[in-house]
Amino acid sequence: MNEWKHIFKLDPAKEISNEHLEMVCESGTDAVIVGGTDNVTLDGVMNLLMRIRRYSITCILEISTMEAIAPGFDYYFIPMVMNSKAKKWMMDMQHQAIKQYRELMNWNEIFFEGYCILNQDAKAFTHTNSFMPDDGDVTAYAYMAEHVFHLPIFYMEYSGKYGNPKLVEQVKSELESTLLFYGGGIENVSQAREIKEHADVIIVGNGIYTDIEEAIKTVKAVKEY
Ligand code: 1GP
Repeated sequence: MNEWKHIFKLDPAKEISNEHLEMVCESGTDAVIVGGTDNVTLDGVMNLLMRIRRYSITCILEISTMEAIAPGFDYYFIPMVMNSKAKKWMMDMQHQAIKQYRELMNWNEIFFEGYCILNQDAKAFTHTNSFMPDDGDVTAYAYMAEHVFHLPIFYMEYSGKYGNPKLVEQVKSELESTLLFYGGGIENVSQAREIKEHADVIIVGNGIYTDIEEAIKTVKAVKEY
């Protein structure tokens, strides 16, 4: 994972044709995350996993609900929403998941992510009862992710909106061992490169559904960087 630069995120609640799925899986990206906020069902997750498994790509489930945890993924990412006002999204959901599944958990496959949701209009922002942190809050969360919680990943989540590259740069300067993931509004090569200058890994989601050709180009853009 330390070598990764680019990930595509597929939403199990959205339709994708076989042709476009093949483009994603054969794009040269480092991995595919299955994850979303609304209407994530076990059927939807299993179905997408089955389709992705036709290819040799590394496949990750980002868990957003206990009802849609499927076996068979290479890795499981579990978000902890650091800027949520509700303890539920930072502690209680994870606690419940561990209480229920810890006998089955293989720690080589599981990675907790320190999530910071930075787009007030994103569904995930409202869903997790998050507040809008200022830049100082965000860098302090990144610092906490690494030094307090020892999380492998800090994820700046702008979902649906292109973020602030300057803030990405500031956050990166707080981190040494924790990887910086960035997701949100990356639709083209120049945005991909601008963010990749500071983030360890960029995640492209919505672009897959709006302009697949441009989305595919973001892979090479950051791989050659
Ligand atoms: C969403 O961070 C990802 O969880 C990617 O965001 O859909 O805006 O590309 P976009």
